[in-house]
Amino acid sequence: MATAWRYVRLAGVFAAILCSRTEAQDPETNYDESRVPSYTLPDPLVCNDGTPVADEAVWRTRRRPEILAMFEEHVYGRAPGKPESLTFEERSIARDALGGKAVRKEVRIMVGQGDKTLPIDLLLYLPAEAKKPVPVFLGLNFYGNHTVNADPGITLSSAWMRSRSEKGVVDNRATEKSRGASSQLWAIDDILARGYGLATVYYGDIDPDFDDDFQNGVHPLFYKPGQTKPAPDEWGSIAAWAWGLSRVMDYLETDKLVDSKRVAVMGHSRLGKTALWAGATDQRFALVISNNSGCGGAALSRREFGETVRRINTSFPHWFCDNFVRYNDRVPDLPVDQHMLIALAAPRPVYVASASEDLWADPRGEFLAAKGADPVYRLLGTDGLAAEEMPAAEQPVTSRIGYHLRSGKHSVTEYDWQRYLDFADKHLAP
Ligand code: GTR
Repeated sequence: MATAWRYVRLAGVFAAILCSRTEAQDPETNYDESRVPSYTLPDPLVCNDGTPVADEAVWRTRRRPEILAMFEEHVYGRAPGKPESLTFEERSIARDALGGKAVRKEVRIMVGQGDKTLPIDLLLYLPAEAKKPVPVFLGLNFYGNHTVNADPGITLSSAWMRSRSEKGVVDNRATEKSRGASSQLWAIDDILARGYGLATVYYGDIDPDFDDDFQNGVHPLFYKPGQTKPAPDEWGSIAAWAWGLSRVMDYLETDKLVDSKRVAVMGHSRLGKTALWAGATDQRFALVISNNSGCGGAALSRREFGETVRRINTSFPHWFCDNFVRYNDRVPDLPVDQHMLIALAAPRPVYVASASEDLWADPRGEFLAAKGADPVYRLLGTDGLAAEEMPAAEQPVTSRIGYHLRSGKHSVTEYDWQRYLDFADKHLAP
C-alpha cells in the first residue's frame, strides 16, 4: 500500500472520531479501502456501439457528445440554451477599491424568458494596474458576494440564504456582520497580485439551495405551459448553477477589461461539482478547477467510499436530475463515471484538489478519476496526469491534468489558491 494512502487512512481514523459533519458519522459510510467493491469503469475511449476512439476527430464528433448526453440524461439533467433575453447593467464601479489595488465592478445580469426575469448579481475585482485585458477566476460563492471580502463597497445581498450565525445570516437574510465572513476562502490579494481578476456570484441568485420542487430560482422561467417541475432528464440545481456560470461568461465576453479566452472556472465542494459540469457543458471556460468536489464531482461513484450516490440523492434530492435516483442501488449500471466528467474538459487544463481529512469526498477516488481521464488527454496530445500513484500531501502534480492532496479539512485554503495560480500561470499563459 502506498505511503500516501496509509497517511490518508490514518487521517481518516482521526477524521471519523473528530469530524463534526454528521454524514461522516453514519455507520453505513465506508471509509475502509478494503471494502471498496471491485468495479470496472466505462471506457471513455470506446463508443457505446463498441467503436474504439482512434483519433481526435472521433473523440470530438462522436464520443465526447455521447458522454455529454449520458451525463445530461442520467446525472445532471439537460439545461436550456441561452435565454430569450440577457441584459447587463453596471450597477457600480470603483477604480480605487481594496486600498487602490483593484477595480471593483458590480454588474446585474438579467435573464429574461417569456414574461419572467431573474437577476444574477456579479462582483468583479480586477488588478488596478492592468494595462491589457486580464485572465479571470470565476467561482460561485455560498453566502453572497459581500462575504468574499470585508470591502464595505460591496452591495449586501438581499437574497434568501441558509441561516448560519457565524456567517452573519439570520432568518435567512445576510446582516452587516456577514461582510467578509468567507474572505479566508478567497485569496483576492494573491489573485490580484499575480495579475488575475476574480468574478463571483452568489449561487442562490441562480437557484436557492433547498428542495422546493423547483418553484423558485431559474427553473420556472423555462417551464412549458402546464409544466410545474423539471422532467426526470431535465436540470437539477447543479446544472442550473452551471448554466448561470455560462451566463456570467456571456457577460465576461463583453467586458473589455477581461480576457474572456482565459477564464478559469473554479468551485469548492457542491460548487466544485458545478465547476466541473460548467467546464463540460461550456468549452469557453479555458481552465477548470475542482476543489474537494467529491461525490457527483471528481470522485468515482463506483468506489462507494464516503458519500455515495444513494446518500447524496437522499440528502440533496434537488442537486441532480430525477433519473440519477434510479442508480441509488445499482451504481455499476451507471453508463458513466466521474473520470468521464473530467475527460469532458479535455484537452483544456483541469485541476482536481483533495484534502487528506476530507474522506467524505473520497480523496483517492478523486485522484483515480483524474487518472481515468488521462487516456483522453493523451489521445489529444497532452501529457495527461503525470503521476502513476496518488501523490503524498503537498506534492502537487502540474501536468495538463493537475492534482494535489492538501493536508487538512474540507475547505479552500491559501495553499490551494497558490497551486491554482501556479497552474494558471503555467497553462493559461497568453
Ligand atoms: C455536503 C455534501 C457534499 C458537499 C458538501 C458541500 O454535505 O454531502 O457532497 O457538496 O456538502 O457542498 O459543502
